[in-house]
Amino acid sequence: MNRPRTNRAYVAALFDLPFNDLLFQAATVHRQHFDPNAVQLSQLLSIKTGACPEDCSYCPQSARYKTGLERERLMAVESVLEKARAAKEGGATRYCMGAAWRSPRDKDVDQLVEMVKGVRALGMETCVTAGMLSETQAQRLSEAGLDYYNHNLDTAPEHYGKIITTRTYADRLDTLRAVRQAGMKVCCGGIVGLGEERKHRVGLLVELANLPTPPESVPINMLVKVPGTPLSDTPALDPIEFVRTIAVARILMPTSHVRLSAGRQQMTDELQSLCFFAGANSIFCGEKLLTTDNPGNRDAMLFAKLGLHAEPHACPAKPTEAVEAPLAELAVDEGACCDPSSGCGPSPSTSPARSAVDGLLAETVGGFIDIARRQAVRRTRRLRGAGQRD
Ligand code: SAM
Ligand code: DTB
Ligand code: SF4
Repeated sequence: MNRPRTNRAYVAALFDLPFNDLLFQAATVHRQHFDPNAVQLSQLLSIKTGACPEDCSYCPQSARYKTGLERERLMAVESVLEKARAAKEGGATRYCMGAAWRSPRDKDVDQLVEMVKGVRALGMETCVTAGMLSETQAQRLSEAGLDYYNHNLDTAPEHYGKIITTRTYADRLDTLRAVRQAGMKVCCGGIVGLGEERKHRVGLLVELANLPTPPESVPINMLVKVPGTPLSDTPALDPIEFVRTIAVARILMPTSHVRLSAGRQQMTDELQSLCFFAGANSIFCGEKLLTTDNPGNRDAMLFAKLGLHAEPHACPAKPTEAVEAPLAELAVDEGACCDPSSGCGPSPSTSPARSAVDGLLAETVGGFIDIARRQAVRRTRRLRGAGQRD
């Protein structure tokens, strides 16, 4: 049995902090472990769509709900690789292949293995989300080179049965165990705005932080209300409460990438900006998530406005011991970026102005490059102007 790293009373107290104190604490933790202006870019592809036997009440892909979604069979390996190449061109460093299955058959795993090998050969990180896995299936995917397996806990254990009845929390934990045992990294998060109470968001984050090893990647999804699903009329979650959820996730899992996941298409720039300040440092890029819309080109404009850049490759966080560090003990480390041995170099926000311009150009890739170039030129002009006046 692992010693719990945190507990509900502590996490509820974090949620209760005055908003500014919570954000300051989260942003401080973020800066200690990551370049605060770098955002990891993953891109999703639905490789098998719809007709899922599960009854997840948020999901447009369940066969039980009339959402108008057209079912599609498992894609051919070459078609997946074609889309992955385009995603790489667009700046994504990780390719996430999602299949609407309760669990894959062994012959499906044969296909997944080929997809993983192909995407890896393109020089991208790989992620698969395909439902429950047996130990043998996890082992096969790991041997194929799969970097991450995504399998969400979604909500607090006591709320789970209100959202999904066709599998249990224990089933989810079993698959996560198999994924870890096989040596893969874990992408595991949840979904908020399901009509849950704050205590359930607390419960979800406690479960995630107390996993035997915290997930390297933590997607926080805001419910996308798809007509035809049982949750389509759920009242919206207060955006400030959403930012609090991101901030608490950052504090509890300081070295994980916290991904601002589904629901960004419905979010304002201001809400997303607060989430990035609160410690979100990963997004899904591109025009589509699995079946619903994603901001696409709007992201490049937002990144330019905020001075964010795409994380050039998977940057591991600096390791930490303390999870429950009280606010007063958190020192701001301005120079903190990822591990220097990973080759990331200093944070552009703390580099000299000239290298900030170079950095912006070098590190911003694909669809982000035009905006970055214009921004860099404007910044260079401003710097030159300032230099001449001095
Ligand atoms: N079938 C696999 C499974 O359930 O693990 C993988 C795909 S499933 C779509 C992955 C995650 O997407 C879910 O766990 C949930 O958190 C999220 N998701 C699904 N539908 C969503 C929606 N309408 N809004 C927000 N997130 C959603
Ligand atoms: C995750 O946590 N969110 C992504 C990914 N993992 C697979 C999926 C979001 C799906 C949103 C609804 C849709 O597009 O179908
Ligand atoms: Fe199926 Fe996954 Fe959707 Fe649940 S969330 S219905 S398991 S695709």
